[in-house]
Amino acid sequence: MNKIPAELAEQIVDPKPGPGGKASALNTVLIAEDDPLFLCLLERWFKRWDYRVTAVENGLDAWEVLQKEDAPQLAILDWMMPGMDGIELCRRIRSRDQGPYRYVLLLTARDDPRDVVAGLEAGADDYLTKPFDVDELHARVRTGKRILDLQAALIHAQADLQHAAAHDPLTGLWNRGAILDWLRREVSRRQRTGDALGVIMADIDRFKKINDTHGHLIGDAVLQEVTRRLAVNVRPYDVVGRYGGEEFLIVLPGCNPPDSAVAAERLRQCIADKTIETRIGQIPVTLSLGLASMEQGEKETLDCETFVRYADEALYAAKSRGRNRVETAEGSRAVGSKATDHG
Ligand code: GH3
Ligand code: MG
Ligand code: MG
Ligand code: MG
Repeated sequence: MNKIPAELAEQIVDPKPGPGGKASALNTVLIAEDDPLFLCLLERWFKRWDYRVTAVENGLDAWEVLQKEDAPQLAILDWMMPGMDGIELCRRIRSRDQGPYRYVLLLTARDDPRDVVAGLEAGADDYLTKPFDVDELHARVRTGKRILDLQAALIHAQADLQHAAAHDPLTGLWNRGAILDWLRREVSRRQRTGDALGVIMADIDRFKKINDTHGHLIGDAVLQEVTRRLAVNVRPYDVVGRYGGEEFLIVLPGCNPPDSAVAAERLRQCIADKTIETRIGQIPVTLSLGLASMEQGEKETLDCETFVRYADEALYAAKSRGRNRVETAEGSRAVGSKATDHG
């Protein structure tokens, strides 16, 4: 073991406080070292480099910390420690396949090249032999931090891409593929649980005329306001998607036919009852809605495509019967949701 002389440790001045604000997972570090004096020295160095430090004196405590969801992503591990050594810790860290990447720097008095290989093969990212120069440690820590920062940027970019792949850029709603995935999931849940399910296909009436009269930018603004109203008039667990140009698919999980009809009527009203304000003035807008819904416990279960087809057929019926109205698909055997005439 590579002891630090007490006089040297005492010379280390208390670190200056780090910059204010909450430390992210990236500027936190776990230090596991069984020599208390050396541990104290490392802790002071890292605090001086603006790290929030979790310090432990054995491998078992280190493993406990590392299993937590918000554990530091940077780990400085001594090779030889009681309980569990640094090599075993590295193996365990790498055998976990979930969670963010952990950057591991192994510290040891061993400098046999075979030990270096063993440490790296166990999953360490870097390796420093005691005694080492503090500037070298700092430089290696900065390298680790660069890799963790890069990884964080990649995860961010991946999340942005995933969001873009599932959402419509104009309205921010789920796009066609994503809303159909939602419906598919709800249909298969219904097959398992027998829960009720409602599906609404809604289409803006005479929307082409709004574009032709006022231009596409005003048309876009109308689409955005219709979206906003739909979103605030559904329950938190309902899902609204943009199925096509001015068509919306709304999935109402657990909603029985009478409640689905009430929901559809509420959506009709939230558009028809108040004109939409745009920069060229107020524009009256209406919505036609087709509803397909199934009662709880009903034996027959429609598949996703049939749900959409029934809702679509009901929508066409609403269009042909005068628009600005809700029609219910007969095939879905909805109860108590008769068409109402608002034409
Ligand atoms: P109906 O009542 O029968 O539904 O008549 P409609 O005019 O709404 O239907 P139609 O299918 O004839 O026209 C839909 C229009 O929606 C045509 C298309 O240019 C417009 N549209 C589709 N996507 C967008 C969009 O993102 N922005 C704008 N401004 N218009 C769009
Ligand atoms: Mg040790
Ligand atoms: Mg339309
Ligand atoms: Mg349409």
